[in-house]
Amino acid sequence: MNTLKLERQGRVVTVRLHRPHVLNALSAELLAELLDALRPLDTDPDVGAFVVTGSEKVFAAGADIKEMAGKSAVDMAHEDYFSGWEEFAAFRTPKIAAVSGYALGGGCELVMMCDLVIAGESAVFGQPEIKLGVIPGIGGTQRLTRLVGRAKAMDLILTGRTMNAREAERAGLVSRVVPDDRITTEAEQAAEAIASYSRTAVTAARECVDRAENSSLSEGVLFERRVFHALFATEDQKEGMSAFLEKREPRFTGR
Ligand code: CO8
Repeated sequence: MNTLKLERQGRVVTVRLHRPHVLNALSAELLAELLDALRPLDTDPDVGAFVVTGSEKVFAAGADIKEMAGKSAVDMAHEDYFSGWEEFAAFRTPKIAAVSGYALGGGCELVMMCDLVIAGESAVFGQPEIKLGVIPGIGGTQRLTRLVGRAKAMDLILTGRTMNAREAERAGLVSRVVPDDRITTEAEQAAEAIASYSRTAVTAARECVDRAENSSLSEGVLFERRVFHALFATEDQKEGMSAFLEKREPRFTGR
């Protein structure tokens, strides 16, 4: 792999974006390598979480401007440029972004495709595409608005200004802010915790939370209740509740 480093520890797979000469700019090759690497792992029952991270200085400074600059509208449409990011977004394995430094443009959009965002104090978020004569193109106008609301989304997208980790946390883009030297540890601990639970319950929980974005409250609550009822067909529900009552640690199998 030219653009990524992959590491597997137990049930957690960590992907490190690695294009240091261009601040981890997201290229077509990087996307292809990411999908090829994670696609088989997404259905591997022994994998419970993905951690996506960059370097200390930068998570990702956006889509690769050099790669895009000369393309025509027809090139973009024929290639359906970057549509593959939706496959990444749809992976069912929980994705944790561990963000240090810049997460701009496509880098910020990648963060927003993750389920948990752990940011270091140095993290900087923004959608600066307007400064390049374009707009966010990997879901930024949609996901940012849902996450932080119209007022702040308009501010960030129309002015191209950035926000620091604390503002991003207050706005709802970031789950936790931690000291920079704690990012990897916090992300891995969160990933290990998630990966230790029932995979069936974790998937169900993710689907229910995501449903909140696309349904009315009453439909969402009904969806949640039906999923909750269905989980009583799993061995993990019996194991989890028995273990609590017997005052022991549960042993989940995902069944
Ligand atoms: N793409 C390509 N190369 C980049 C990118 C990028 N996004 N960002 C930085 N680089 C390169 C620079 O050109 C430079 O290369 P060189 O050393 O050869 O000159 C090297 O990385 C280091 O960059 P800087 O010297 O600029 O580093 P600084 O520390 O001074 O500045 C910044 C860091 C502030 C992050 C600055 O590099 C910057 O502003 N980068 C661009 C940020 C940006 O505009 N991102 C949005 C990109 S567009 C986008 O993401 C749209 C996604 C939608 C695509 C959808 C298609 C359907």
